[in-house]
Amino acid sequence: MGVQWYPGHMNKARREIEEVMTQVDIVIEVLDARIPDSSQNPMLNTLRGDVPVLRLLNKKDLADKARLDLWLAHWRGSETVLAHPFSTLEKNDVVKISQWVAQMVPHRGSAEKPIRAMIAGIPNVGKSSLMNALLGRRVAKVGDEPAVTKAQQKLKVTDGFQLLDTPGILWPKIENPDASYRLAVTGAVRDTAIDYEDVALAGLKFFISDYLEALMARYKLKDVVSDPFETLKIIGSKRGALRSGGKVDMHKAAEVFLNDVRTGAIGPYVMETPEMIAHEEALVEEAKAKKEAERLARLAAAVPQRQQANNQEYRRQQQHEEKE
Ligand SMILES: Nc1nc2c(ncn2[C@@H]2O[C@H](COP(=O)(O)OP(=O)(O)OP(=O)(O)O)[C@@H](O)[C@H]2O)c(=O)[nH]1
Ligand SMILES: [Mg+2]
Repeated sequence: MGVQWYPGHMNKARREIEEVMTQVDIVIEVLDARIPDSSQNPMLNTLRGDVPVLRLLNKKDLADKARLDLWLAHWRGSETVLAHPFSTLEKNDVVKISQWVAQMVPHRGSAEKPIRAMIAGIPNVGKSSLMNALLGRRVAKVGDEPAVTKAQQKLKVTDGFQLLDTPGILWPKIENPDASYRLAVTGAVRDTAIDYEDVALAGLKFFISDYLEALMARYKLKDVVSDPFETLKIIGSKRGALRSGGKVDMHKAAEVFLNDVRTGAIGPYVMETPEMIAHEEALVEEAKAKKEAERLARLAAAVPQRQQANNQEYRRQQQHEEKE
């Protein structure tokens, strides 16, 4: 992976997206179905303006269908958003894309006026796989290093449907710490500043609270677990993640667990619900408002101080003049 997003990098990507939006009729946003919110780019909705978006909740084979339905219901009713569970591995899903884009862009779709689409998404969601599946040949390397390109060549999918030749790679929600953990747990973003064991512990905390049965079945746990650290120890000892003295190697145990979570060996799951995201966003807003209030209070307190300092300076000058 190795993608690092710096402010300069993000500004450049943002300018390029803005530019591209003037050339496309629809954005095909590839999301990771296990994290329908955190795998969105925080700015795409603003940047696309009125351009419709087809949201593909990709890797549906790894996702819990009941929770996916909550997201579909959440987005239903929005005029410029159409969302579908999806897998690049399923031919039946891939062939439906032409219909879905036609539904969103009814005024185009002929050979003279083809629908122009761009595939976009954060790293590792399956953009290259989708592109190859749509075109029926390898045009993009899967697991490729990303690069948002300027060249806007179009590739023909059908007579009435064209794709930009390179998918737009966008930055993930790196500002939200909760989202960062979920991106790290699913493996969407591997190179995070978060310690590997901490990622596994965050993942375990989630599975203990939301998918305890799947966790217990995977590791053949007889007793109900509640503590992530103790559970990781048990997993390590059961799976032979041991150091020479027989003690559990927690790093190895974390690898075992995260590998099971990322490949889906642990069973289908979805880490977020619309309700939970709304709650998190409210907390983020609250924290922001609190910070702003504190800043204003500091400013207000600083004004009289500055006034006093000015007065003192004035008095000092006057005394000085009187002496002369
Ligand atoms: N389980 C599952 N894995 C998938 C699916 N689609 C893609 N993948 C896997 O997801 C990984 C990333 O796929 P890519 O197509 O390289 O993703 P990308 O978005 O192009 O990634 P970058 O080029 O790094 O931005 C690969 O290991 C794919 O095999 C799917 O429907 N199900
Ligand atoms: Mg790619």
